[in-house]
Amino acid sequence: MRFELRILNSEITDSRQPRSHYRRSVVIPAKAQPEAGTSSLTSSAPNLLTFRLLAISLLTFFLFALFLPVSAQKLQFDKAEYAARRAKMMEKFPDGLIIIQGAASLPGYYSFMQNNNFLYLSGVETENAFMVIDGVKRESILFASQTPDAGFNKVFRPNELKAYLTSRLNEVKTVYTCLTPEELARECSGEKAGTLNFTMVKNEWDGRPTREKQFADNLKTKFPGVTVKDCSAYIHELRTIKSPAEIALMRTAGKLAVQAHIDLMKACKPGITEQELAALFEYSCKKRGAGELAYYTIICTDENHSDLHHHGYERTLANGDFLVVDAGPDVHNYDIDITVSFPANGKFTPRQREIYEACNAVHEACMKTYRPGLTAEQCDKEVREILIKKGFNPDSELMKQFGGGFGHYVGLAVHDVGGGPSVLKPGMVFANEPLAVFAKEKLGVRIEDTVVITETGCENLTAGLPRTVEEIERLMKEK
Ligand SMILES: [Mn+2]
Repeated sequence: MRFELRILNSEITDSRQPRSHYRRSVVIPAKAQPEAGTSSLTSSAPNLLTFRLLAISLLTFFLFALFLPVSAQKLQFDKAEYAARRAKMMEKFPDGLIIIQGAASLPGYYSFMQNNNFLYLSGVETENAFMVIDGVKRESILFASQTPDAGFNKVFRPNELKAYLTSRLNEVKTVYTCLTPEELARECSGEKAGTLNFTMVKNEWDGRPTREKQFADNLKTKFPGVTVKDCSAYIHELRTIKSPAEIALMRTAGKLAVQAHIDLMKACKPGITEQELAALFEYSCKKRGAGELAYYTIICTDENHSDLHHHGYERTLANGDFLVVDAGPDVHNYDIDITVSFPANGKFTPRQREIYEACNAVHEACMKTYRPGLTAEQCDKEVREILIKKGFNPDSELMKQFGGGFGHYVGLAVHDVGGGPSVLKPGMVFANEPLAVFAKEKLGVRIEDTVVITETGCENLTAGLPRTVEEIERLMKEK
């Protein structure tokens, strides 16, 4: 029964799998094809027995073909890029084996998503795979049931891992693996660690270890004498600097995300529900090619402004409401983080304008300062100077709500690994997100773009949104 369900699952996945780069379609390898001239179809006088034999062999052939270990998945980037990342791991850990466990099959009808560290080092999106990067021999080996050509030196089936390690760990006594939690769909490793500690690892009514800890313990039990160390901090460090290919993909994702926000703003009016706006944003992203959302669409209005990540969608918008919409897509596993703030009826009240323009001034000033070598302290100092030149008083009660600085990294996760920058370097992608909440007034404001540091300054990957009061009011009149 389970077996049949699995076939059903892969057929359904083929037609509705939203991430277009990942298809579980079956490709028949050349060696399994009947050789030319030997097929029974060429027989000049087929009798009943020939037909039966042909039918049986065709049936056997197609049943076999369903389970061939070949993947039609395309790598997102050139295989040389993934190989170069693995080479960096070999450089860093030349004395041991780096073993990375891929994400496990999901128990329900959810789209499979590879764990980000595994994906970063391989590009392979096959379920239940393992990767060994051998720092001593300087080779990398993939253990997967299906795989595209990802430039590994050797490829074995997952059930061959034990025999391989039994042999290799006779000589090598140090193993590196990831002890931080894997990120799956809509997950961020650091936040997941906190949640798992609370609900599972340190919860007296649960107490299970994380998948990563269990894996490390299994390695130690199966291979006594082997030392297991954590290598995730280095992978996280590598992930904080995006390659040109990653930046190009995030630029495409950013453009798509901007259009989806514009669609939402145009559709917004008193009387519409938050639920409809959230659904519209998702539709608009997917219509333009996003596979998923990076996170649930955050819509804060009225008293929900103080809950920065509110996503209850309980309210029908009223005239005079002010919205903070924080939303972004996931495009080929890369996330985008954008926030827009605007009045539901398309016309700012004087107070809404006041807080919005203060926030936007800080946002614009930050964009002007971002460049390689900048620290958060310098950024804050320079932002103050820019604000003063523009006629703002940085020490006023209102302006004190906003600080100039850097937000969290953005990449394979929306709150990407590594936290956020302390000193800016080219290739860092992070959020510029000044925000403030005025709980007593049931108001809040947040302006957020995803930016990348270039050789000389920064590039806004989510440029093109209406950001001044005038631009927003003009756009919302257009609908
Ligand atoms: Mn953010």
